[in-house]
Amino acid sequence: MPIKDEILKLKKEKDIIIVAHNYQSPIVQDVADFLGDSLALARKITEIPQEKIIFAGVRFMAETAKILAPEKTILHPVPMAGCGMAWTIEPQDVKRLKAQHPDALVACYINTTAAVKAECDVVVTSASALKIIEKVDAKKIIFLPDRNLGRWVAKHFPDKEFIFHDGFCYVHNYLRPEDILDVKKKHPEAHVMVHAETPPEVWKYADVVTSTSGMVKYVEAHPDVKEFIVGTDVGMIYRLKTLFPDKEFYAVKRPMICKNMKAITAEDILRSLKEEIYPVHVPEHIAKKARAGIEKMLELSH
Ligand code: CIZ
Ligand code: SF4
Repeated sequence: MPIKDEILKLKKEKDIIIVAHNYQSPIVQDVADFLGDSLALARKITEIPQEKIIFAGVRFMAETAKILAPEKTILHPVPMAGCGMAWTIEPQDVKRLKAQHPDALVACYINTTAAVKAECDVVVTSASALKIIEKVDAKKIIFLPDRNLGRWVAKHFPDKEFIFHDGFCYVHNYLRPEDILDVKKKHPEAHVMVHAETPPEVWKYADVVTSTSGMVKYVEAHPDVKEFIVGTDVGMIYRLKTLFPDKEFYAVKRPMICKNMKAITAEDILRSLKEEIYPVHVPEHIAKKARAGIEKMLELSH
């Protein structure tokens, strides 16, 4: 039996739900019950009635799921599939920033470990950051760890003061104008969508700078546009093609591939289903503190 069918059969038999991030490989996306960005998946976790959930995404996402649903079994098929950006900051870095700026609110990107989230006041995602920062009344904000996303958020709030950490994503940070312009030359009608984790110098070549769910919304809002250049992980191109089969989506010239996301294969998902591995554990003293910031995100992003 093809592996895809074997997964579909077994997940049904065992009543295990598979949720997957937009950056997962096509075959993993095809076997998932729910696909989305980290905000949508976090929300979904709180609504799933099943006891066991396989989380196909990077480690911090599986941890976030466990923090939101501590009574459930969250299985992360490849525990070492971490996020390069989340590794750019440690809890002691947050403590140091807080000591330097005791009057600032700490907003941390969801792409952080549970231990880092435990040091923060509110968690944000690329899809929710603007809404959340608008709602908090703080004038001074420590935004971490992504320096690019942080600057993109700050651009929208000129009356607030931002303090950044020097973190970045190795997939998005190296996008250059020529990676976009080269493809644009071949497809001059295409609209350019880039992720807010890309560096500020490419933003002026984009029609929209946004999150992956923001890209879906942008395509929906432009029914007359038939072609798009996509400046984010290639998994998103597969997702967009599935959602909009009558449109064309082109990758930028420099391949954008998150190896950490692709570390989860169909074979890993099958093994995870069969052996119910690997359950995620987050120590309760950390989970409790991290949960407050994540719940605040869910509340403020509505
Ligand atoms: O928030 C997420 O899921 C990430 C990491 C990217 C995006 O914008 O969807
Ligand atoms: Fe982390 Fe970058 Fe991969 Fe997203 S694309 S999971 S930020 S390493």
